[in-house]
Amino acid sequence: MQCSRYLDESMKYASAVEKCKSLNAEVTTSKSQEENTFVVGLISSAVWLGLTDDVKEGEHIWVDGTPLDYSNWHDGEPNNWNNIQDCVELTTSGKWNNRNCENGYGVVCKRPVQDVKYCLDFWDKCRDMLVLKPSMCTDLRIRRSTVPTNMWNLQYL
Ligand SMILES: [Ca+2]
Ligand SMILES: [Ca+2]
Repeated sequence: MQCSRYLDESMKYASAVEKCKSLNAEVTTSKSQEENTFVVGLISSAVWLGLTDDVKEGEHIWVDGTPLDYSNWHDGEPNNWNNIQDCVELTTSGKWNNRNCENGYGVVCKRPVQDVKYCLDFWDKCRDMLVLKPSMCTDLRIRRSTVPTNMWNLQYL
């Protein structure tokens, strides 16, 4: 399960990577239709995906080192326009377009959930995700505390 936070600030890709690192997170991936829909639900304008082909042209690698499996490119993309497009923009329609890494977009940072209280206190949309996207939590069982307030507990299966 992951915890995600949308930063609606225009920045080049390298800055997005650094920004997420400063939050102990990574630029979001989108490895499934479900994750793509989830990330699109967080954003109000285009964001970077943690996906580049800067090592080998045309070979897109996720920021965590995994190869591209699921994708949702716009028609005609990735076109590597002018041979300078090694980064990938996720548009609000959910479609992807490769872009110059020096362009400016927002970013969604994500990280695994270690402590759900921390997540709920400091990260956007996690409560919504826990409630509305239980299938995102395949490796965790979540139960609501019977004791006070609105706290959640996580329990490893
Ligand atoms: Ca490229
Ligand atoms: Ca393109």
